Amino acid sequence: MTEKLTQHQLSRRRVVGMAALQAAAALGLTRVGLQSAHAVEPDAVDTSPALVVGSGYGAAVAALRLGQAGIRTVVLEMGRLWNTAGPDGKVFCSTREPDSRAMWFKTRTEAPLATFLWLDVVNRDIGPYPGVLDRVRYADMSVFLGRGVGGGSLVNGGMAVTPLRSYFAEQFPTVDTDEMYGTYFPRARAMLGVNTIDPAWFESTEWYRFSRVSRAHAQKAGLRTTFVPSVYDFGYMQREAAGTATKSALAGEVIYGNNHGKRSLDKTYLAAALGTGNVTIHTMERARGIRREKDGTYVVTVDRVDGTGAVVATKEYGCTYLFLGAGSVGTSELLVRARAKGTLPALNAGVGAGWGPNGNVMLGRANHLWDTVGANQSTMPVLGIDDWANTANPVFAEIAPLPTGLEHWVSLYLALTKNPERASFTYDAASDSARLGWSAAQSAVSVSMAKQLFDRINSANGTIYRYDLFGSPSKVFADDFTYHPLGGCVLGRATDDYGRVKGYSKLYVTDGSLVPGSIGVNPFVTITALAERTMARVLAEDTAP
Ligand code: FAE
Repeated sequence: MTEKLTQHQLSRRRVVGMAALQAAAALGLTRVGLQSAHAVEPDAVDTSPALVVGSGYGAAVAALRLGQAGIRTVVLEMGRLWNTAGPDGKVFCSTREPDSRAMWFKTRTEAPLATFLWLDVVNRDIGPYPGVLDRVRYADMSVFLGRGVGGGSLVNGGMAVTPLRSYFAEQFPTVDTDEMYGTYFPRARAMLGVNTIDPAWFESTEWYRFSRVSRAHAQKAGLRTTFVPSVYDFGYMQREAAGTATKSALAGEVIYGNNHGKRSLDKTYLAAALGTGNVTIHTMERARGIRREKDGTYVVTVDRVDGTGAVVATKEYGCTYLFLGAGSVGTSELLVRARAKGTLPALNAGVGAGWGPNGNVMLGRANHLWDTVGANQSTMPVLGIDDWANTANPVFAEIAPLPTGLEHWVSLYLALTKNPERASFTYDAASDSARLGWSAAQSAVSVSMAKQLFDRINSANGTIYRYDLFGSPSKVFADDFTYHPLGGCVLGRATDDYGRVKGYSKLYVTDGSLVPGSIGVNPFVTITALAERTMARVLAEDTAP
């Protein structure tokens, strides 16, 4: 029953949706819909046929496809809408001059790279505010997350990578790979606006010298590198370099948001969803509880939060179809809480389980003085060292920028290792939140794999690691955080093969919690494509009258 849209209709809807986002921002509204400027009253409608929790990749796909199918849908997002300029005339602050917009209710920024030459020069004291980047800390692992309309798309590095088909099949043995690689991955890439860097420009521009240097070092160790596509508009980036467009990726902007150039979800899926006229986004509303009524409808309890973090109201939303797209951390927490509190008692033991950090480890290498990486570095990575086919030690390492504006001779990497370790979320009644049982010993597995690869590169180039970047005196491998939380509600275990939660009808998961802890590449294209697959099936089979 999915309405078929031509590209033209889709772009027209996206334009209309973006206008609604602008109007809502200008008026300071927390609810955005085509009627938002006039008619969406704060407490007018508590029930809708469909409710989507979150507004990241999985949620945005759900919202668009529901809206296109003519199903009235409310999207609940705990963060704010990011399109109003602050006093400096910019929506987002830069990584070099972070302010309160940087982080979700913190008094100090918590950047992944904590120090430089062991000096505490990276992080800044800030006022607490519903900022765009969150760092959720568990005992031995912390998770970076995007907060706001667009979720992780607001803060991520834009790397839009399709996983190796054989590894996807290994991780999702029940999913038809022909259908994924023939239909859903291409659909996701097209909707996300994925593009690739012009190789000739890459070879010549100062902004990617850091990548070329790392490529040469990898090649010297007999390793291959591969270009990775992106959702950052490379045409725009070239204009930045030429001085004809305002700099964003070339001005150090990324983890606290990009003011230009990036095709985040508010400019793609979510704008198109709003453009259908059937979707309304409620911001600063955090879902807390889920229960099911006797008539089969779901009720979601939501805390409305103000700019200081105070809960200013609690309200309930009813719906027939409930889509959870709060991300691996958010969705897992909602479900383990509902199971523990007995409001969704039939959830199975797979809920909360199968979590992994995609084997993430960050590290830096110290280059020789003649091997300069350049003071000017684009924040958008475009190259990876691909040693995934090495069955003895599979690693895919993204060549990451370190855009300080000064020459520093550091080659930085985010290694994605094939760490088989998994952990579970459990409910902690005292804090009314989820705990993650990931241990330092489990991270050590990722470190050992990353170390094997980079020892090889160091040995081939006569270089060493950097010891000054991650806080404690000699920490080389940052193994205590992840950008890629995956799992907690794994496809085929906590859900059926299409994201329908086992034990409940009309309850769906569409986000990164479906991915079993590892996917071997940066995950958002996979999350988007799986959500497209779920929505195609659900709209065809579950929503017929
Ligand atoms: P996600 O995008 O996290 O969206 C979840 C949304 O739900 C968020 O907006 C939350 O605020 C909201 N939410 C959570 N709990 C609630 C609640 N209870 N009530 C209401 N709203 C809620 O989920 N991936 C790549 O593929 N390429 C990259 O280059 C890349 N770089 C990254 C860099 C950084 C710094 C970070 C943090 C992540 C990066 N990622 C990258 C990961 C990627 O952004 C992530 O896998 C996806 O965003 C996950 O998508 P989901 O739909 O699962």
